[in-house]
Amino acid sequence: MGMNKTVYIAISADIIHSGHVNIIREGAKYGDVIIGLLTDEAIASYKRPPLLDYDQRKALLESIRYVSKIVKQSTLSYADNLRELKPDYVLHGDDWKTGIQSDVRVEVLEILNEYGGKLIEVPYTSGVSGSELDQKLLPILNTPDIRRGKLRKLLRLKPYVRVMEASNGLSGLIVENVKYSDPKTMTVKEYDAMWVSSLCDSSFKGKPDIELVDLTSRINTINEIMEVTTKPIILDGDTGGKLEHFVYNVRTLERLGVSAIIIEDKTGLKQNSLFGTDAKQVLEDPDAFCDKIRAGKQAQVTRDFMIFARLESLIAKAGMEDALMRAKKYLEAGADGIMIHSKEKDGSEIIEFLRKLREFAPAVPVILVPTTYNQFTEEELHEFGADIIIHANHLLRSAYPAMLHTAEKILECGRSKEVDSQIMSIKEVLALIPEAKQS
Ligand code: SPV
Ligand code: MG
Repeated sequence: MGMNKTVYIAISADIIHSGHVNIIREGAKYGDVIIGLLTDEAIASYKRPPLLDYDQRKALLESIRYVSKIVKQSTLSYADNLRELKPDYVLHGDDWKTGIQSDVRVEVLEILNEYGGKLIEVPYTSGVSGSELDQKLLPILNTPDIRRGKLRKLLRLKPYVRVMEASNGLSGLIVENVKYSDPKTMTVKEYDAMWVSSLCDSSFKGKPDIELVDLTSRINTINEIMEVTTKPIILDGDTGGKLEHFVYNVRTLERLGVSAIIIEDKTGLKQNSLFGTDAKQVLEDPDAFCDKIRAGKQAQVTRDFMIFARLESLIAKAGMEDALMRAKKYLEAGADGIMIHSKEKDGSEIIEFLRKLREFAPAVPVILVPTTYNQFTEEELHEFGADIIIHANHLLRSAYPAMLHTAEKILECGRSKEVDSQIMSIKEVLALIPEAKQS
């Protein structure tokens, strides 16, 4: 008897649905089904990290009788596994001819051609794609317990975590949904998490960034974002307020499902860090700040929640040694990570800080906010030692000039016809947020 033919099917199978079963059953008609099961890292490279980890997903698939073998697929690209296993067939739903996966498909065809394998495309089972299920699962995916743990999960699974400012429901939806499919690397890029900035939250309310917008109001913003999104939230906690208040606030944020708070070591009237030298930045006593971190960590009830200590030494011109001394102390006090801030344009003090920090804290998560030194790419900042990169204010800064321009133009023209070409149509606005189909 000759060897059975083999059929390769790559899936992530986080939520197994009838579409998977159809495809696997169909594959079994052609030969022994080998599942290329995407690793947690591979899934996280193009969509939300899986709810079930690799071993749990593998166990589920093993219980399907049409499956002969399961191998790891560590990238979106099938190339390595196809070259090694040379399956007679690759099977996929026919929904990948366009969109995000079309480059992966082209590569699969090229490799199959190299050795005479065949691609079988079966009709896509409508209504059960992973992304459609995710839409239906939104009420579950955005429950506090699931959302809160996502930041730690991302830190484990991704080379670095890419974060964008979200300041209301609508900008939250942009950060949640925007994607860029990169043909060079065959990956799909998206934002991993959302930053609720004090500068932007305040500015959208027409208020200065001086801890005037209180936590109740910040929580309203967070809730508004949370209602329509699933990605993890990092809160800009300013100074964290009084220690006695901070311990309550940590629990409130945890309960809501916020993943992390960053508090900065300033005291007195907090001013935005990016002001020129005319804003006086007064640093908190490092031991008093350590007390706040320690109290926050003690108050915390879940394992997921993270407290990052934000170092303002470079902003306040207190020097590199001060920043390093504080970093060491804050980590000893229990901070889960460090954010180092700088408004120098050339980035050299950030690079030096990271190099020196990594000598005594090689693995601790470090956050950068490259607003002024934005000549560096995320990849470069990651090379310097960043684990989380926050684009902290860019949606606010793009929205305001667009709104101002429209308002001015209508004044100038006495009518709105002239701006029609620059703004969304009402039809587009209505399509932007479809009515929920309750089911
Ligand atoms: C914010 O976005 O509010 C921040 C970052 O705290 S910065 O504005 O750069 O200080
Ligand atoms: Mg701020």
